[in-house]
Amino acid sequence: MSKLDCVLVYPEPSLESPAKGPALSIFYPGAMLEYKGYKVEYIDLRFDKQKVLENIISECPLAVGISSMTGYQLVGAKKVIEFVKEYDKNIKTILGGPHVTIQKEKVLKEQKGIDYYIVGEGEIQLCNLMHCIKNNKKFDPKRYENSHVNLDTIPSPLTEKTKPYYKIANNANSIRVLTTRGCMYSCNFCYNQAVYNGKWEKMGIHIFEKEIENLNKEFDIKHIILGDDNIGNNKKRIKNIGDIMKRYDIKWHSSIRPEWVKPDMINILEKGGCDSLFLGIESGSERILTEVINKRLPRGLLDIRDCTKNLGKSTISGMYSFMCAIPTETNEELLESMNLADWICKTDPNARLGFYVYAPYPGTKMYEMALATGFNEPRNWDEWSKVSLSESWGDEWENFYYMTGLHFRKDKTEQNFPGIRRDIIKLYEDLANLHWRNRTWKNFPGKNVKHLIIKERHRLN
Ligand code: B12
Ligand code: SF4
Repeated sequence: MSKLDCVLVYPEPSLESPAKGPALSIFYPGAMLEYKGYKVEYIDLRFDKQKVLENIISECPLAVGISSMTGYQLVGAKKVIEFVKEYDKNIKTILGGPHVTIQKEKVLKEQKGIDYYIVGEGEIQLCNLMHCIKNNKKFDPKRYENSHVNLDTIPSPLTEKTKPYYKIANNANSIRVLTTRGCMYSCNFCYNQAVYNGKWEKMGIHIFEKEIENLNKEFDIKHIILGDDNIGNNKKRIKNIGDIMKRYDIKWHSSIRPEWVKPDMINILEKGGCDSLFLGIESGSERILTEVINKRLPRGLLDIRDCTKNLGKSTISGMYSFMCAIPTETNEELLESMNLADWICKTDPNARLGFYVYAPYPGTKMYEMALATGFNEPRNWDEWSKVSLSESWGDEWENFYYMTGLHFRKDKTEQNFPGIRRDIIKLYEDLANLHWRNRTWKNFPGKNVKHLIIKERHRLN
């Protein structure tokens, strides 16, 4: 009889991202299992070495659950599945996360060794599955598929077992807390369309307060990321969140829609200690925003401009996120985005900007448009593992991604290249600035920059 019930593994999500936030994808379902009395271990392959995984598997758990995001995380997921099955084919493997949620039939055909899959939120379903595995019962994945959880009734992802990972996150000012799941909008590129279908689940303020109180007892927290995709427009709720954060003297960041960033909202956010906001700007083209993305900004680009002017007068730093390589986007429309980006930088002195290459994910309307405009559908697991924010559309866009990264995100440069000589980075930064000004991204040496980042991350790990 195995002493251990379930090992939950979070494979490395990306080769180049330095993100150290807690792996909520496995901590939430795991905390629910722990609460129900199961013996659970967690492995985050960003921080745990392969040896740790091997030692835990040698304890022969009943099951190993693995998280899957479309893209690089699938490389690690495949290795874990193969390792577990080679070690002992009786250990059950369970795949969860966004990739299997939107691709379940294909995934099971493409990758051998997966015994079970969980579609959508994992808390309730994993408990049911573990109950079946433990009691030798048949599990029907369709029965609870996509069952949404109530954020007020699930246990906190902070447990004795996950605490060490929270410590790592806190040291990097990256503790993440969710106060909502899903989004009431349905932008054509966003996974929310495929997974939550317009649902927006809120956590009660008293539960949020308890969560912050617990975290604060354990760690000396200076900053928290409220990892909601969209914190909403309910001023009373945001004020309550801010009051709690103020009480614990915690600064925070979250995501909000541009048209809601008005002076009265900014006032509430500033008073509550919010120091940074993520804003999905997406494009400087009215046509792209309306016809392609379905962004549903009531006044279109005017909302984005007003948001920028308002934030420019505040103490909050906006992270303005753009996309490029959008299906049907013309060169002129991309130039509109670049011009808008320059205007934002001039108007808001605290602005940070990011240009992300659109990565097509199935289950969304824009995926169909991407296929129709030349995106080659990945044919198997290995090809899906290469779908990435920077590489989906070839070298030109990879160059664009790294050029804009170096041009706009000087705040991230030190984090991305911690050990590289400043003069080498400076050379690339100067080059990126020049290419941006001349709008000549095609020849920017993006691959060299990427290799520098990856080499550096691996040297330091
Ligand atoms: C944080 C985050 C990251 C972090 C992850 C590290 C960290 N923990 O800090 C970083 C920054 C590294 C990251 C990277 C990427 N990310 Co990301 N990321 C997110 C984000 C914002 C939050 C993830 C999260 O914690 N969610 C909260 C948890 C509770 O939800 P969840 O992950 O869905 O997990 C639930 C279920 O899926 C399920 N579940 C998940 N895993 C498992 C495992 C088992 C065994 C079980 C039973 C259940 C289960 O149960 C969970 C609880 O209900 C999401 C958006 C979102 N709101 O989810 C995008 C998201 C997950 N990312 C996404 C992607 C694609 C990426 C990239 C891989 C993009 C790429 N392909 O290049 C990049 C990596 C490359 C790069 N250049 O950065 C997509 C995934 C879409 C998809 N089809 O897979 C999302 C949904 C955003 C989007 N674009 O729409 N990401
Ligand atoms: S508003 Fe943001 S989170 Fe909501 S559907 Fe659009 S992109 Fe997704």
